[in-house]
Order: sequence, then C-alpha cells, then structure tokens
Amino acid sequence: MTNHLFDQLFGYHAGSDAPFVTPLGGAALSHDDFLALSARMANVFVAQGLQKGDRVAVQVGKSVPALAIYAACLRAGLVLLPLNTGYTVSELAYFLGDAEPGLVICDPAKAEGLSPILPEGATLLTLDNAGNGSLMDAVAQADAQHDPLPCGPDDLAAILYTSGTTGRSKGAMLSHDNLLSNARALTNLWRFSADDVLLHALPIFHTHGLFVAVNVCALSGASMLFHPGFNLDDIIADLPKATTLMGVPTFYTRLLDDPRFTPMLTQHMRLFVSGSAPLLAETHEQFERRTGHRILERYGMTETNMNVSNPYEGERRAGTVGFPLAGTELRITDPTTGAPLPDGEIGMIEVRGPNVFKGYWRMPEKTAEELRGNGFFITGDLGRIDADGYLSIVGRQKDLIISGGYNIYPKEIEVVLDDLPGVLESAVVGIPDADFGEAVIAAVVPAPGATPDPEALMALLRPQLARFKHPRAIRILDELPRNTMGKVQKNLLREAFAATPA
Ligand code: MLC
Ligand code: AMP
Repeated sequence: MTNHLFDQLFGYHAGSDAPFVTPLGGAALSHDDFLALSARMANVFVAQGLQKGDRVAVQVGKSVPALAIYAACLRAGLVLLPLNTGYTVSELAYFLGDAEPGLVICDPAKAEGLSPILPEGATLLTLDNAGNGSLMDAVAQADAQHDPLPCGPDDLAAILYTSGTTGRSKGAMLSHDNLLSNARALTNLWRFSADDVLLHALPIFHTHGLFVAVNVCALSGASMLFHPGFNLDDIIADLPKATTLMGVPTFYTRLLDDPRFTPMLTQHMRLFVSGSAPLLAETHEQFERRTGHRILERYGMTETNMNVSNPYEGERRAGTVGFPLAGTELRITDPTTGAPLPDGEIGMIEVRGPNVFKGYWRMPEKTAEELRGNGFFITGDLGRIDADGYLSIVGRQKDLIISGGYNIYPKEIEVVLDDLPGVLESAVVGIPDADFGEAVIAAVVPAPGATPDPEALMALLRPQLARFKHPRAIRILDELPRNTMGKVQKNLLREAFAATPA
C-alpha cells in the first residue's frame, strides 16, 4: 500500500532540483530538499512515539519548516491540526482538550503559556518564525531516510477547527482523498503546471492557504514565493516573478488602492483567484478595468474544500462563484424541508462529492445535523443557480461574520461578553467594512444598576479572544431589539450600526 496523498503531492518529486518553495528574502528549496526536510521531521515525530492517527497540533508563524510539518505528518500517517496564530491560551485550551494531540508545536514565546494546558502525555516542541527552536534542533540530528507510512484514501490527513453557531468549535476531519481529489480537480480546472509560480501570501492554518494553494502547487510541480503574510510592498516587489496569485477579497481591494498596481505589473500574470469571502462585483469590474484580468472567483469551505469555481476558459461572471467542480454535485434545497428546489430559486446550498469531509471529530450529533445520510453537506450558505448554471451566494443562514477572510461566529464573542461584570446580555453583528468586507460590532445591555464602560469591557475581553475577533466598537443599549418570538433582530442592529459606524 502506498501513502495516498503524500506520494501524489510530494513523493513523486524525489530527485527534482526544481524550486518548490522560496521564502521571502531567502533561498529557494527544491522539491527534493523539501522532501529531505520532511523525512527528517517525520523521523523526529516517530521518535516521540507518535503513531498512525495521532494528532499534531501546530501554532507557529508561516515559514518553510512550518510547511514541512504538514508533509512530515502526511508521511508519518499523523493528523495535522493547524491553529490560527492569533488564538489565545484560553482558546487553545479547548482545541488541545478536544483533539488530544500527542505533540504540540508552538512558537518558543508561547511555550510557557501552553505547558499547563498540554494534554496528558503530549510532548511540546518549538519553532519560531526564523526556523529555530527545539523542533529544528531535533531535525538537524535526525536521519534523512524515512519510508512514508502506508495510508489509504479514507485515512485522516488533518483536522481543521471551524467555529459554530453554538460557540463551540468543531473539528472537521479531512481524509487523504478529500484533499487529493480536490487538488486534482483544481489543478486541472485552473491549468496549473510546473511552469507556474504562485505568490503565496495567505496563512497556512486554513484551507485556502494550506490545501488550495499548497496542494495545487505540489501536485502540479509549480513553485511558490512564500511570504509570511500580506504586505503590499513585498507583494508588489514579487509580482513580476509570479504567474498566479490566490487571495481573499481584501488582497484585491488593497492592491487596487495602491497606485503602484499598474497594468504593466500584471500583464505577465496568468491567473488571479479569489475566495473565502464575497468579492464585490464592483471590485471584480474595477480590477478588470485596471489590469485587463478578470479575477476567477471560487467558493469553498473547511468541511468541503472547494466546491464551485468560475471557469478558466469561458466567462468569469462577477457576483457569481461559477459551476460545481468535476466530481462535486451541487443542489439548492428548501432550508426548512430540505426538498430540492428548481434552478432560479433561492435556497440552501448543499454539496456532495469526494471533497466532502468525514464528519466532525467526536461530534456524531453535529455531523448528523449537517451531513445528510445521502452524502449531501448542508453548507449554511444561501444561493441561487441562474439559467446558465452559475451559482450566486446570496446570503448565509448561519450567524457568521467574515472579516478579511476569517470566520467569526458572533456566539463566540457573545458568550465572553455575557460573562463580564455589569453585562446582562449582548449581541454581536457584522457591518460593511471597506478593507475587511465586514467588521465586528457588539451591542451590550447593562445588568440592572450597572454602567459598564466599553473600554473596560474591551480590556477584559482582549486576553480571551484572538485579535481578529475583537469588536471594533462596543455599543451600550438599554435593550436588544426582539421579535414577537423573543429572537434578537440582528438585522435591525446591523442597519443601525452601519448607519453610524463610529
Ligand atoms: C488582521 N486583523 C484583522 C484581520 N486581520 N482583524 C479582523 N479581521 C481580519 N481578517 C487585525 C490585526 O491584528 C490588526 O490589529 C488590525 O486588524 C489591522 O491589521 P492589518 O495589518 O491591516 O492586517 P493584516 O495583517 O494585513 O491582515 C489582513 C489580511 C489577513 C486580510 C491579509 O487577515 C489575512 O491574511 N486574511 C486571510 C484569511 C484566510 O486565509 N482565510 C481563509 C479561510 S479558509 P492591531 O491591533 O494590530 O491594529 C475559507 C474557505 C475558503 O474560508 O473558501 O477559502
Ligand atoms: P470556512 O468555514 O472558514 O471554511 O469558511 C467558509 C465560508 O466562507 C463559506 O461557508 C462561505 O460562507 C464563505 N465563502 C467562501 N468562499 C466564498 C465566496 N467566494 N463568496 C462568498 N462567500 C464565500
């Protein structure tokens, strides 16, 4: 038996001295160098006593060794659990408790804070942004010879946590074939080849930067210019060396705001892909006017990888996400009854295919709520298929804010706010934001007799939640608007706050 995903993505490059990944300001690593690094790292993991199926939780900055952790986990049959670098210790405690990793890898600066919350028997190794730490010390001593463990299509490759409307995060279990089938579909559709150079500026703890971007490059033999984050000066400096860019809409609005982003700078480019959040039709059109390129917008999610994409050839239609990927089925259903609806009607987007995950880690009831027995996944997004077959996402049934491509479930913030002194209850909404698409605003109703101060509430909330979840403003209200059923009317809050955002 072979290693289903590793062999196809990385293994077949053995002996190739073509560049695979070039860190910003550093030297390129060839495919073969990257393989050797992942082999040493896999030996370190095995030496820790980790066995097939064990979880490896990783909260480190973006770097080439951080990427090698992914490849090393695959080759050792381990399950990668990547974590947003912004998560606080109190957020991490939940993930570590739930996933029970046998190994945790973190930045040295976080090691002290994490030690008390390590699951029993787990080891802690460190890796900093420059590639130093106890992980790399062990890698330097490790054998470069490692035989990838046999892994089948249904073996788990990763668990990615997504928040939920209840405020409790769910670990989406992704198999080797979930990832491989999706990488194949995207590579073919977007015409990736060994001639491509992807400008990679997304984080690698989410589906977009980790699986969409990295897997497509690994599978096709393309190479990556690996930036630690999105910095306009660096992006503009490296664009001439790239052929493709993948980003969230904020990447494109920021580029358009910069006068250095000219047709000259982009004329050699082959493809710009956008996803993770809605790309305004206006941004799409402005981008075409400025560069002559039409952004290719696609739609996906953690649980399903990518589902739907605008075509490579053919019209990339602004305001739509295109057609189902090869092998993926798409249907629109009545959100209440689940009955399929005809094209043209708005309803729940459901998808089925080899890309759809294996369920939520240790949450069979949650899995059953969202993944139908017939294999269709209920996305929580509302959409419509037009007469030409293009899907438009018209809204979300889930109470979700997407800020700069990061998902923020209001409930997660509300439970923290509700617990603060002087707070009776709270409601969190997203309002339009020119840079991030949506921005978080919180409404707080004081407890009887209390007069909570927004700044003091923010100070208490900060250590508990990652920075990107912090409300941009906290508004004190006498009461929350409710309908006759007692449900908070968030649409009214959204309208009121959008009208007076400051
Ligand atoms: C940073 N900040 C954010 C934020 N990113 N706040 C809200 N939302 C965000 N997305 C905070 C910073 O901590 C900082 O706080 C302040 O806002 C200003 O930050 P910045 O310097 O302007 O931000 P920057 O570091 O440039 O990051 C912006 C960004 C980044 C858009 C480049 O957020 C990003 O890379 N987003 C991509 C997320 C992603 O990969 N999503 C894919 C999910 S997978 P302070 O206190 O310092 O002022 C998925 C499935 C699919 O959705 O279909 O792909
Ligand atoms: P995540 O759970 O982080 O994987 O985010 C997935 C969610 O991002 C989807 O359910 C959608 O709501 C949203 N999303 C992804 N791509 C797009 C897109 N192109 N347009 C609108 N929303 C998108």
